[in-house]
Amino acid sequence: MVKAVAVLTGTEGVKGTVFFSQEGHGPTAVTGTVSGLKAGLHGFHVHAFGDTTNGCLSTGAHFNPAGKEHGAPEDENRHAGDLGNVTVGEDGIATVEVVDTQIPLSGPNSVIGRAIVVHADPDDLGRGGHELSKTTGNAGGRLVCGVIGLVA
Ligand SMILES: [Cu+2]
Ligand SMILES: [Zn+2]
Repeated sequence: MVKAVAVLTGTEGVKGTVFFSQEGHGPTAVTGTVSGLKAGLHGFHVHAFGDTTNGCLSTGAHFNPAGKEHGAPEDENRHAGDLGNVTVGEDGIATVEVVDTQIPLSGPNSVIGRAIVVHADPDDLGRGGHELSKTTGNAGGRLVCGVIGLVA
């Protein structure tokens, strides 16, 4: 079992902790909570770099080792980092529960040392018809992010 965690910061009043675990070559389970968000959907992605020297901006684009277009988690044509949206309730809290096969914690496409990002707006999953739909899902600003690091 490989385990990792990301502590999300970046916008005053918004914070979160996201845990990752992977057994062998199986899917990666992602759990956690993010609080201080407005109710509704917020884009949720693994971005390429674990660099927060310029806040969440320096985490780069969506993690995309296969050179594909932006999409929904269930799409064949998607970035590896495309985890869709988290859903925030009226209490401002999102409970993260994702299981995904494209974000391993070891091997050449490992997401260790990359970043998880929560956006201001919904990810349109590549279907919005906006000029950004096929690259970012038009998910708006980067509210909080955290580097994915190994846990004992
Ligand atoms: Cu993103
Ligand atoms: Zn994407």
